[in-house]
Amino acid sequence: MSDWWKNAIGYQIYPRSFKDSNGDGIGDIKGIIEKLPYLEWLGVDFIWLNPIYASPNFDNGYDISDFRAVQPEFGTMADFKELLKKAHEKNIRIIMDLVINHTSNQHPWFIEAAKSKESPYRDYYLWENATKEKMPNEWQSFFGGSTWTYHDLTEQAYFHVFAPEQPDLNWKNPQMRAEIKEMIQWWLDLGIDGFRLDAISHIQKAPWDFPISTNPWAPFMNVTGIEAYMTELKEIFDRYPIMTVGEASGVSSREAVDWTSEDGFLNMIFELEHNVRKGELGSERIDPLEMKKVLFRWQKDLDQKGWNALYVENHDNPRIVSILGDESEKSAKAIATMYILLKGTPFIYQGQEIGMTNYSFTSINQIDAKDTHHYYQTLLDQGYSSKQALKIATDWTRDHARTPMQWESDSSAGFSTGKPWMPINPNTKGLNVARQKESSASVLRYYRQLIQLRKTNSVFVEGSFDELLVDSPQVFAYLRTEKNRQVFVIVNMGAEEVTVKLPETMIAQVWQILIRNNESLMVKEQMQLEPFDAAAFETQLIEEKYKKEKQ
Ligand code: TEU
Ligand code: CA
Repeated sequence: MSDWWKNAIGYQIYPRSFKDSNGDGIGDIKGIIEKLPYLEWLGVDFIWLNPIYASPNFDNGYDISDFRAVQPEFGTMADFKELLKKAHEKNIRIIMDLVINHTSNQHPWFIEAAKSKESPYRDYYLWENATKEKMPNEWQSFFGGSTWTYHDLTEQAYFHVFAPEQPDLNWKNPQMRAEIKEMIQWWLDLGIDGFRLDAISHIQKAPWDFPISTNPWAPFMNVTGIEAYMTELKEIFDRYPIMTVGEASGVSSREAVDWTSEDGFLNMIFELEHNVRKGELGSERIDPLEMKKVLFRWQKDLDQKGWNALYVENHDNPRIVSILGDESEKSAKAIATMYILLKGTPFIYQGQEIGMTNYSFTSINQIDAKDTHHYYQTLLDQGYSSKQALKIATDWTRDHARTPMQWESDSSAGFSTGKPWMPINPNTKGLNVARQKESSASVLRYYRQLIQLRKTNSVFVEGSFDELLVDSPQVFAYLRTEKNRQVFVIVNMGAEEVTVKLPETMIAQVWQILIRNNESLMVKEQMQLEPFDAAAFETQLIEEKYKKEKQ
């Protein structure tokens, strides 16, 4: 089946922090191979591997110096092939990160390009006349500071939407595109099962004199002209039975139809809108209502027209139970119920399935992420004390997601026999895979149950989506309907008790419980929900009624 990914559940692995097999403190490919039986037990269908390519590690693999080589600290190409083979034996597919908006400044193309204006590789990147004092324009990069870096030798500046160590490729150059496409085919011919396309909505840039008004990043967010490049990529992807998911910030839910419909550029995209932060600087949280509005709008706008990629965590964001839940097991289960049963392909980020929490950073030296260091420095420059700056800069740092995976209760978390590259959360003592595997009431077991449920019930793939209790600021409720079958999902995402009134038509139905995190939950006209209560129920609709509802 070419659209196998519709019925699949993905598991995201950040290799550096997953499992270290040789005691150097850095997770690696052999470590992933060791844990394949665990992933099989959990029931996931594919792995998305964060970059494992050769990289000087300025941005942990998102700065690639050789697209066709494996980062030595992760292992060898032979290790990768073994991983692919062993995963396939377990019916687990592997999709790779594809970072083609930029390369490392240590990539041979850039090294050559920087040698002279006449270099055949010069035009693989974006260069403009500039002086040390005056850059070509005022655009700001995602990681802070100008999008331009002045280059003394050739007296021009080059362009980068991320760090200066990550120069952007010039997609207008057909020769550059041809080399990228060859590289893509090379990986596909190796037998991988697809790609997650990094920062793909940024590959096209507006003219350099584009005036910035409100959104500082507008000149490189899904800019007109990108369609041509995406179509070229699609032509390759279409030749393989793979899945593709784009990280497409700035693509609206309406525009996402062009990206994810049957003849769209990709199979699905990650939206970056739903992490709506609210609260005081330094202790921001996700606002449940705002998040609900975004998620449900994407459900509606893509229903029957496109396909969603569903996620609540990844390697760039804090742990969801710390910013939306209350770090309890119950809230972890509530969040899982809320998003895994939506329409789309769900992704689970390593550690999310046991409810891993944020880390309390006590020093900026514990931080690896360059953007956090930059932010910390900016705050100090603005006059914040180092204590305040640390609190604010680490509140939402991506490094919360990068502390090692908690396998066991010992102080090394069963991650490594050496000194881990990132601190281990001390709560591994009670919060770990080994312990949760043994307990039938654990977050892990709940995730496993949800995964089974989703995979054995076509209503979750095919069923339409209808929102309920629209006005509730904290209750996420929806129906998934397929022919004569209907599922009702209800989650109280608030820390307060609440009573909701369900439509009469629903009360007349007989509902069977599919999953719940509180044994007393039943479908009733007045449903009383305790904090983080979550459940899903199923009912059979008689044909007549179904037809009437659809009219
Ligand atoms: O992140 C990219 C990313 O977050 C931006 O594309 C986003 O649009 C922007 O921050 C607006 O909010 C990806 C990777 O996930 C990340 O780890 C890398 O550091 C980054 O690309 C650079 O490759
Ligand atoms: Ca290692």
